[in-house]
Amino acid sequence: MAELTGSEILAKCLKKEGIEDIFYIMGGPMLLAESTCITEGIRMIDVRHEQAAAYACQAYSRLRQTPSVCMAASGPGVTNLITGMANALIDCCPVVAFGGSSPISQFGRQVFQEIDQVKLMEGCCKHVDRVHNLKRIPQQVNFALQRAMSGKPGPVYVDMPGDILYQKIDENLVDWSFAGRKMDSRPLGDPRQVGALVKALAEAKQPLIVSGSGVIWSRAWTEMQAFVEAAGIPFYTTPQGRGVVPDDHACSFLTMRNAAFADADLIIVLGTRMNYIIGHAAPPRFGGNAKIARIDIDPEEIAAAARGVDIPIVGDCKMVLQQLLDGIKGKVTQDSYKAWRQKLADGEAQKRSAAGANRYAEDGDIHPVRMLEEIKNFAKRDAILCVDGQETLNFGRQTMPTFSPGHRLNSGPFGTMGVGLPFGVGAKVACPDKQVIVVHGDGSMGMNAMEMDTAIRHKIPLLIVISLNGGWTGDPQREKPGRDLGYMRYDKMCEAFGGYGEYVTKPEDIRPALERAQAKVDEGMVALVNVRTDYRARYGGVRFSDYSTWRCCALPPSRERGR
Ligand SMILES: Cc1ncc(C[n+]2csc(CCOP(=O)(O)OP(=O)(O)O)c2C)c(N)n1
Ligand SMILES: [Mg+2]
Repeated sequence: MAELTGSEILAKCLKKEGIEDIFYIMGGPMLLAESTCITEGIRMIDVRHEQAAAYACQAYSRLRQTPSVCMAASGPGVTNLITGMANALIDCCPVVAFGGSSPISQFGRQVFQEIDQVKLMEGCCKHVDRVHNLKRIPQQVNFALQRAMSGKPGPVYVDMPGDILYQKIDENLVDWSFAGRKMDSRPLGDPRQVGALVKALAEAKQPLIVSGSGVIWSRAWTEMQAFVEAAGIPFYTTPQGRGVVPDDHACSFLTMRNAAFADADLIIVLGTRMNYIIGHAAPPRFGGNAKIARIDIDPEEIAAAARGVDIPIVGDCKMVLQQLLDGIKGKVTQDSYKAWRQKLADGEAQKRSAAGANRYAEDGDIHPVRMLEEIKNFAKRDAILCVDGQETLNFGRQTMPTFSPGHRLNSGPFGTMGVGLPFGVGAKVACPDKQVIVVHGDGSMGMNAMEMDTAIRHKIPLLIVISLNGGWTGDPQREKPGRDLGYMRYDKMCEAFGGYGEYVTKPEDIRPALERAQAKVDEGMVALVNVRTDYRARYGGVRFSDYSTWRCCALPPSRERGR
């Protein structure tokens, strides 16, 4: 009978679970597990910081709607994962990390790299586990992947003590029955509450949907678009939930977000948390008298909502949207909210024609909005955009649309700087045929800039565009402590790693630089366009409408707004 080590069992389990790619940094006691993953045919992408491994996983999961796997060596390797796991927790992302740890038989003896990794991970994971028994490794690996993805997704950490990894067992004694087990079951909404929402929709004059990543995890975008179109109901998404229905859809009135939130009489919170990102769905951003309906897979989210929920529906977005599509037949039509859509369309038209619309300063370095507009016009319709940095993110939210589900990634609800480049790496590995554009602030770029090396070594072709405003955030008064970084030549850094670099100081040079860079990306290279931008440009000092560029996103005639 063949004997297997714990390391080999782990690698074989990951293969049986269908894991195709793993992000990691080598190190004891994980070496044998990692080399066995390679012999099992898993693509092993060694990154330059464990934090980046967890971030790359997040992007990978978002694009594929599956759990993703990263690995780290014991001690500092695992502690380096922590911000990544915390970000995945706050972002509800199914990242599964396997961390080596010092031998369990030696715990408490101050052995090499000994620290309580389980305790450290507990606060920033959905679930934490430790392997004790070789026989049960397949079960624990399966549980980790299932738990990460089931219900409200979230990160799972599994601690792998060195002595367990290197112990041997007869392979027939291992319980393989759980390996690769998939749980495919989706909860329907309570018909009474679905009925209540149909009734509320029939009575509403100005309803809207606020959707989030739950629609992505549930792969419910087709149902959402069908529902939006059947009811003619305006929708808004969270920044990372964008693209489930294209941003230029006839029921999308992006520049009227604030007014629509305030005026809506029925708010359907669909697959998103009622957190600060959507103003807790409460006043002052939303009307105090509006009815709140909520569709969420996690009953605790509804139970502990920051604002009372009138119509709670615990269920999977895909299933509940199907129920709603059936339920509204004959009760809600495309004409039901015609006047509401017209009101929003008129508001948009007014904003677009208002004096100063689309203006930005032109007396200094390139305004970030100009740079972002060039990217918007250059990007393919189904491009994956990974955006990071404060001004870059804020201006980017208003300037660059997204048309495909899961194709917009950013610093997320945890507001984490440094995710952009590793997200780009993970996104391109998940979707090798897609154009991936990373749009980075210069400060946040520095946090994981070494991932350019990962992308170049592993032939992960990315287009990176930097808003080089000389430091952290805009600083018109030159008053922020520790803000200035100088105008770093990230383009030269990229060249030094073996990539292609462009440095741009004039607005008219942005587009040709993007084209030359993308040509290199198409040849398989990593290319970086470093655009010197105005340090004074500060989001918030200027009204939203002044930076709105939606007029450039003309709708096809058949999809005219306010039909
Ligand atoms: C990991 C982390 N460290 C620090 C911060 C605090 N912070 C928020 S925005 C920001 C500046 C981002 O600057 P940059 O990436 O250059 O983008 P810009 O705003 O200049 O476009 C910082 C440091 C954070 N959110 N996350
Ligand atoms: Mg900056």
